[in-house]
Amino acid sequence: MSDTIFSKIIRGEIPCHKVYEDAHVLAFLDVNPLSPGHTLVIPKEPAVTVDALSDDASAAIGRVLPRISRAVLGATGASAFNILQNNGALAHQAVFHVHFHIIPKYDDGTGLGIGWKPQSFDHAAGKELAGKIAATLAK
Ligand code: DGP
Repeated sequence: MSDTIFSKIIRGEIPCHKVYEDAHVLAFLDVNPLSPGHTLVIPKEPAVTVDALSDDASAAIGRVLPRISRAVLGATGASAFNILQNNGALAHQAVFHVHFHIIPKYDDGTGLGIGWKPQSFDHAAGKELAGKIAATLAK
């Protein structure tokens, strides 16, 4: 994968407001925050999208995401938050290194705005698709 701004942050070539670091994970404040406390949690492994992440790097992220979320809530006083994870330019990914956004939501409405437009569900098509996904997982 190509070098990204986040690889440079991991290597310390670009500064960040770090909130957490271990051997596999780095977390720091987003410089274009949707709300105060907007934090990015990234694996040090240089995968572009989450489906390309190794099991070990995923586990390392999963281990600390709840703890970092609690710290963001504790420090900001927010009681609600969203975790957002964009994959691909079509899905609004701008930095091509896996990252999880922790975005506090406040009473004043700041935080993540969600456009959620559910479509109708066809059970026959759903059954076929679920089977296809399960079969792909089993490969
Ligand atoms: P996404 O659209 O999911 O790829 O979000 C990328 C986020 O990364 C966006 O919210 C802004 C943030 N960002 C971009 N460049 C930098 C940077 O140099 N430093 C920090 N801290 N955040 C950055």
